[in-house]
Amino acid sequence: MTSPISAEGVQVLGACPHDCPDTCALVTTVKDGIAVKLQGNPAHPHTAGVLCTKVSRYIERNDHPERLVQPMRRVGLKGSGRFEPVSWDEALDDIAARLGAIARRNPEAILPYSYAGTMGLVQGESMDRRFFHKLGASLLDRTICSTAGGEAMAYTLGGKVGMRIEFFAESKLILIWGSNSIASNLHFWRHAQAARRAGARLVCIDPRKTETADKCDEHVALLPGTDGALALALMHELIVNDWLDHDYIARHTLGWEALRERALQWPPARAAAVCGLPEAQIVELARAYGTTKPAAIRLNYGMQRVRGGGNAARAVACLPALVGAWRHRAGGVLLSSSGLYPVDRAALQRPELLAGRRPRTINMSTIGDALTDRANPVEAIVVYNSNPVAVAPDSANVVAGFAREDLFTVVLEQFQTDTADYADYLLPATTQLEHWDIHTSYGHTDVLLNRPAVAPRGEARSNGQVFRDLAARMGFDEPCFRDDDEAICRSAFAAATIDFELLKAQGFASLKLPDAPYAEGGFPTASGRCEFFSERLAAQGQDGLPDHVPNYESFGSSKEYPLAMISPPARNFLNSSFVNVRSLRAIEGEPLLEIHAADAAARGIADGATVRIYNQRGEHRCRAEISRRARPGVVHGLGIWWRKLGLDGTNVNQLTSQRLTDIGRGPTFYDCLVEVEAVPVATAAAPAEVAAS
Ligand SMILES: Nc1nc2c(c(=O)[nH]1)N[C@H]1C(S)=C(S)[C@@H](COP(=O)(O)OP(=O)(O)OC[C@H]3O[C@@H](n4cnc5c(=O)[nH]c(N)nc54)[C@H](O)[C@@H]3O)O[C@H]1N2
Ligand SMILES: Nc1nc2c(c(=O)[nH]1)N[C@H]1C(S)=C(S)[C@@H](COP(=O)(O)OP(=O)(O)OC[C@H]3O[C@@H](n4cnc5c(=O)[nH]c(N)nc54)[C@H](O)[C@@H]3O)O[C@H]1N2
Ligand code: SF4
Ligand SMILES: [Mo]
Repeated sequence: MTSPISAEGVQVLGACPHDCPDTCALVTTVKDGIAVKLQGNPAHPHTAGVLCTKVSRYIERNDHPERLVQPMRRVGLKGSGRFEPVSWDEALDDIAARLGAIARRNPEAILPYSYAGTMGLVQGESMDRRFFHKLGASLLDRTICSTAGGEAMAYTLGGKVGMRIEFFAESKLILIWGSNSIASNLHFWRHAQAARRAGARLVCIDPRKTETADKCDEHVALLPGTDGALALALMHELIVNDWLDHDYIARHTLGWEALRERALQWPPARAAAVCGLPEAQIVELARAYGTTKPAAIRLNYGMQRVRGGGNAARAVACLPALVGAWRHRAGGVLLSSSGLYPVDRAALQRPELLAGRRPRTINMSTIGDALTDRANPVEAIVVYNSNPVAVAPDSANVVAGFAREDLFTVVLEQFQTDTADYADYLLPATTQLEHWDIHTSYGHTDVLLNRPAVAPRGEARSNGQVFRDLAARMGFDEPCFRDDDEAICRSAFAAATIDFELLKAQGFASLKLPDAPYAEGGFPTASGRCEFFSERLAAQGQDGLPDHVPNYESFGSSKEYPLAMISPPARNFLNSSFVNVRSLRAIEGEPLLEIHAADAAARGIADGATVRIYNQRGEHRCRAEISRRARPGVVHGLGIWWRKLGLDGTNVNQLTSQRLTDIGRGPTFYDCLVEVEAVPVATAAAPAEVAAS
């Protein structure tokens, strides 16, 4: 068993479930059945006893007075958020009957919609998948976050693989590229600081002067969606100055001659014009990258939410091989480490339950279009671990889809989110303190086990339990529908790869990995090399080489909408999670648009004024903050607020589009032009009054 018992109570080991690369190990102290304290596990090297501000408030979230505690059925109009309580039996009988009736006609008219509200393999990708596979429901392409960059890594390096995060501490130059690490990757930032104390130079590449940029030695404030041009210009300089590792290139890369030719088309002056940067800054950055060893790149997903996000990530991923950075454990690039885990997904998800059927696949990033498509209708949607009405792009369409009276909507949630308001049945979900789970990470390389610390609030049930219950009602009798959550934890990894007893005892277990995985090449690509040129991309009619692919809505291309808007995460929220936690919302205040003083002055916008942000897709009102964090021409709508907590019941996704990335079919949240105007005082609504925390 786990748990040292102290005077304070019993300590239960767990894992942070949130969509964050750090995947911290938790210790919950429980007294008389109540969670009284939540800390980072000091024994886990990556967590080092430290949690972010958000999750240090997890007990406040868990014990929140607005937690959903019983199943509910809609009584008002769709979207009105009015419900009546029902029993679990009543809810599950009716849901099973209605899904069953649709499935008998056309199972593909049923769509699961889930993302990483919990990253747990049990509550996020096991019993749910089994259930929908057996049903023959439409498959969901889970693209909302990371597929552009993730697939770019796979084409270039062979998977979501790269440097070990702990070795950034030994780097001499770190490019923090498209990442606000202090806000969204705190435990990496520790390593970056250690490197800096040992003399490393930190460079932040980000349109916004983030809290991370503030603390770096240099900030490269490029225009959104111009990272490919910057990376190609860096290559240009590496080539013309011969800062190349010719031996590494010859032995461990593919397509060098072609890439060389491509990069030579990108002298710094050309990139400077595209990126909106001084030419000298690009030249200096290249010199630093070409002459400092070891050099490391912490790439994050912020730079791939634009049309050319896949190509840009590919271009960046080529850089370490050019200078031979991979030879050292403190050199290379890391976007995500998730591809390093030997997860037995077939055991978890049971694709054989499809029994030869090949249902259609629906892209979650275009859920607005999917739900408003009358030709191939979705008749029922089951949402869990996600809040699409707030987080999916082009909200007007998403809301129109969820508002369909003929759409049968089931939402499994901990809170009454914007999406929950549209449910026909709203089912109360357990939290991480109340259920089992097992976790990989996309930052470090440990496996974590999460044990329930307290009993479920009210009648809340885990996702695993709800899909087991539904499977039983539908008469699904395969033995895998009787696996309990703990048994699913055990089946996530083949016994030889993870020591489950060790995992149980200490809450975490490390993968056995080399320190410098590609020092001698051996990339997990088909060729075993770092593929500058990708035959696989070329075979799909795509450019086999990385290039700069301009935004759909590129800066300067529209007189009507002259400002580029990005909407990166707020530090004290996690996507749309925690927006309803009072102490955290108090720090973030209210939805804000950061704008440069010159752009504000040109529009007669005073600091703190209510503004209307608009484009061809819609409008959103919030307060403007004249901010040194904004560069001229770029505004920031920090996310992701609940719509119902915004001034006019919208959030920034009212403005974003459903267009997709070049690689990976991902969303283009940061490829968005807008105009902003001051709202005359008389028509500016008072901030929405918000109920309890
Ligand atoms: N506190 C907090 N932590 C989080 C999240 C959160 O919402 N809040 N979200 C989590 C999730 S879902 C993810 S996917 C991860 C990673 O999450 P990311 O969304 O990658 O988050 P950030 O690390 O904040 O990096 C985004 C940065 O990219 C910048 N950026 C925007 N456009 C561009 C561009 O075109 N080029 C470049 N170079 N930079 C650009 C933004 O200004 C921002 O500072 O973090 C997770 N961690
Ligand atoms: N404009 C703009 N939009 C964005 C982004 C952006 O940067 N800008 N970022 C995008 C990115 S990177 C991502 S990853 C997506 C994230 O979007 P989502 O994956 O939808 O993430 P959240 O908004 O955190 O919503 C997760 C929900 O899951 C619920 N949940 C948590 N645990 C459980 C559980 O165990 N069971 C059940 N049933 N529910 C649970 C939480 O209460 C929460 O409401 O948003 C995207 N949208
Ligand atoms: S959100 Fe990230 S930093 Fe915060 S506790 Fe969870 S894993 Fe750690
Ligand atoms: Mo994400």
